[in-house]
Amino acid sequence: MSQWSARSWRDKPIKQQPQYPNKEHLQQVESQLSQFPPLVFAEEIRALRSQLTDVCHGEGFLLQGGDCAESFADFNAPKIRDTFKVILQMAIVMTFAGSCPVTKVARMAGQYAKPRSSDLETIDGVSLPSYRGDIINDMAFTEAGRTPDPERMLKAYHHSAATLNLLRAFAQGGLANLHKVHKWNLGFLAANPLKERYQEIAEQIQSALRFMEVLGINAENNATLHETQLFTSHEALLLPYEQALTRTDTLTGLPYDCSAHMIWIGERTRQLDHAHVEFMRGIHNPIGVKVGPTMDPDELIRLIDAVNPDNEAGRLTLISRMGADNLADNLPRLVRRVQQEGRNVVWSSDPMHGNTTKADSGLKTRNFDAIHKELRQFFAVHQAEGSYAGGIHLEMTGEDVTECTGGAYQISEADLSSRYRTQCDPRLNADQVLELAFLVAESLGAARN
Ligand code: TYR
Repeated sequence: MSQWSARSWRDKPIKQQPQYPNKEHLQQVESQLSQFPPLVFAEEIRALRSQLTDVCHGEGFLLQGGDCAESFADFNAPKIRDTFKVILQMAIVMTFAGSCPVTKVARMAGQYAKPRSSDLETIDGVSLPSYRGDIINDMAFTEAGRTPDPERMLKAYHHSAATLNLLRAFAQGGLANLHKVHKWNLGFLAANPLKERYQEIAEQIQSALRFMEVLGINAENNATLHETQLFTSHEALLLPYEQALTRTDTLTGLPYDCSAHMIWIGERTRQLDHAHVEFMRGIHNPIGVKVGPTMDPDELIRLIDAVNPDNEAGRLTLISRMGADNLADNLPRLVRRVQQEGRNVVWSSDPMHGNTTKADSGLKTRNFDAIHKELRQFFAVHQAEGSYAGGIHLEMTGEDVTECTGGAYQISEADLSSRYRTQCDPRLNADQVLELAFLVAESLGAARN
């Protein structure tokens, strides 16, 4: 294989990139970004890798979640806090029920670029470049809005820095205190038909905390009860940005993409001989690859070998996104093959992307039951194949939106329009996420016993 450098992807074909009209301006921004401090440190990235190594060996679980896409307009502390809360609350339920550590990775502080099915969008006979996320252009359907602007990369960097700053403060500064986390958002229980089962787990957690308190283990004298680590991640789609934030770590001499702890390649940019795979193979972050129903087992092995040639545990997470109705037909052969070939990967399930439908009103939605079905099947396939179901990847928000149907509050298609706020794909709201946490915790508990 040819020599890797942070810019060697430039010699390969590339998909899903904006066409910047002013190349000089682009270069200026890239060189500015490459002088900026890294957003995350290599040592933190290694900490995540080590946690994922445990997950790979069946000794942990990966919880990855957050907004479909972040936006500049929606950039405020309550929003960051609410997503933080819901991730942590979900993590605690799963840690307890699965009796295993949960690695928490937010889709935040950099999730600004979106792949699109077409380069152009046409409205009333007018064609303009598609909206590709706030790091590239504006949602507003005007010539100026849709023209890719490199300055947006600088803005995305600064927004990510401020987001990370708050996440770090929350994780270490009291908001993560287990006693508090446990009491948030239990409102969803009231209307829930499975109320008693949920309450049982909730009470068990409470009494475990009380027991420790009696023994003298409390948040004041034991950091593990009031602190946690929340890592960041995003789809590494816009390669000029990712390259500009790639740094050689002074301790190890290895290159890391310091835009986030973990980054992933989407379904549309995972071609073996293309730019995204080339970029990913050389950086030392943990990486994810989305795996959809069209993936063929041979291709999957080639892809695994391209990005993880030394078969290192913790380096690669395969994020399957099959759709509830397709999973049983497509996932088993992939899992079997990976098992047969002895490749070390973390298998994670994205139950969102394969289950998007259009409501009669035209709004994109996802149904809670389909999401839950895909997750149940994911656990069942791994159980049957003697493999380990190691994680989930969700699009969710701490806000009270109505974007996915179903769940305890039985959101109907007619309810969707009341609080439909997503920039692109429908997200689970806080109640739905928590409900799912309890359901997944049951599968996780069963898989680990
Ligand atoms: N410190 C442990 C962890 O990070 C337990 C913990 C989890 C503590 C979540 C607080 C918290 O909010 O997993």
